[in-house]
Amino acid sequence: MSGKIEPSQIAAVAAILKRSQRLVVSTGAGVSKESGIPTFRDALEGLWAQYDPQKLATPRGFLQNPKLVWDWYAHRRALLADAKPNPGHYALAEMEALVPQLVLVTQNIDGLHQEAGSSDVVLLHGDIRLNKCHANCQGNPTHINIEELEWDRNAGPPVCPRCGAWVRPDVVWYEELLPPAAIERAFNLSEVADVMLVVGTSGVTQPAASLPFAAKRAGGTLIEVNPEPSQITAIADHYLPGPSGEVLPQIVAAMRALGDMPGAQPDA
Ligand code: BV8
Repeated sequence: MSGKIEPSQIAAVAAILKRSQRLVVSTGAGVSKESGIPTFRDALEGLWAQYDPQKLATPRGFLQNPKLVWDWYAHRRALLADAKPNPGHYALAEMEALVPQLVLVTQNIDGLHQEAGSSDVVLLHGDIRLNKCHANCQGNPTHINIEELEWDRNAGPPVCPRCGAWVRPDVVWYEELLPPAAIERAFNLSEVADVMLVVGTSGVTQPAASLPFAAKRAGGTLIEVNPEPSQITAIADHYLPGPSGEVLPQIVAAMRALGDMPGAQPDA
């Protein structure tokens, strides 16, 4: 369900973003939906439908059945192989040049923000394109290039050549701590942000879901783009009910129309 968005809403939001001095953009799986990447909850379509992602994406789930979890990530990586950034990703990359400071904090692991050209991306939940030793035997993370390994690819994950532990995707699973540097920077930035733009997240998964609340508590203005209301919508100062691939390019166009005049209204 996407609601009707008035041009005046786009103009109002563009003016707020254009005036921002310390902008944080916080994204979730919805921003990659128009790139054909299923959101986390629909990542289990077809043969995976009978599994609970919150059981597969956990250390316990992996150790109980390394092949099942490894194959699920292989399936998601295959979906990603043909995926390209969509106009929403590109709009966020272009927005960087229109404001003095923009840091993009994402829950996504697909690498599409980086591919679209966003230059300062905080990865809260890792990167599905990378692999690491499950024991982090050489430090956290102990990255491993599986292209250099020989193993039976039908038998599940390879093992770490140094310690023999399973190799796994370099992503943060449920009940795993987020990378300390990433989550600390995300909260520090949110607590001094004058504006936070929240795009494509249901606002359920913690601690990422607390970032908009931290920004709001510290006096930041909250703008949300999501076709459906989320756990964040109630505290948003502006809620634009639409798909990010359509809404974000409109916002960036309106920001461009404001030119460099501080506080200017968009061209009529
Ligand atoms: C932690 C990587 C401390 C892996 C992910 C009880 C026991 C144990 C833990 C907990 C507990 N209760 C709470 C917790 C904490 C738990 C948690 O939050 N659970 C929730 C679900 C209740 N969090 C953790 O465990 C975190 N670690 O807390 O450590 C700790 C340690 C030990 C014990 C306890 C605590 C780790 C969380 C990280 C999990 N890893 N991903 C992988 O992907 O395989 S989470 C994964 O799901 C994503 O990264 C993302 O974070 C989340 C999905 O959320 P969204 O991105 O918001 O996506 P979603 O599908 O939900 O929504 C999509 C949205 O897009 C919708 O709103 C939709 O309307 C919108 N949309 C659709 N189309 C569009 C669109 N928007 C814009 N445009 C469109 N076109």
